[in-house]
Amino acid sequence: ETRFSEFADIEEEADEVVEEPPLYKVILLNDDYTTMDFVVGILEEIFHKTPSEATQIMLLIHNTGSGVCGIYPKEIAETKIEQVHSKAKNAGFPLRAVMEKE
Ligand code: NFA
Repeated sequence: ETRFSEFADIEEEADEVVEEPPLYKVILLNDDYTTMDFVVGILEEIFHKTPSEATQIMLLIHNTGSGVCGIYPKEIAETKIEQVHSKAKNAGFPLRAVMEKE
């Protein structure tokens, strides 16, 4: 059953549970060639981390193999990954990013 609000341009299904869109973790992967400074820059520029946060996350990735950089709706996560791969390719680094449904 569809109801229309009298006073606003709102339409809602009266008897359906409304679900939030799924979120995706964007994860950076360690490698032996990308410089630490480049990874810190990626975390600042693409993932809006402070220099201190970016350094902590970079070291976590370096020490454990991977680390979560942010959690986003699907299309935004996909765009972040493309931006990482584009910047890394330009700089000649093999840095990879993947996404994982939350
Ligand atoms: N392991 C890389 C190095 O020692 C640094 C790095 C950290 C690369 C995080 C990728 C991700 N230069």
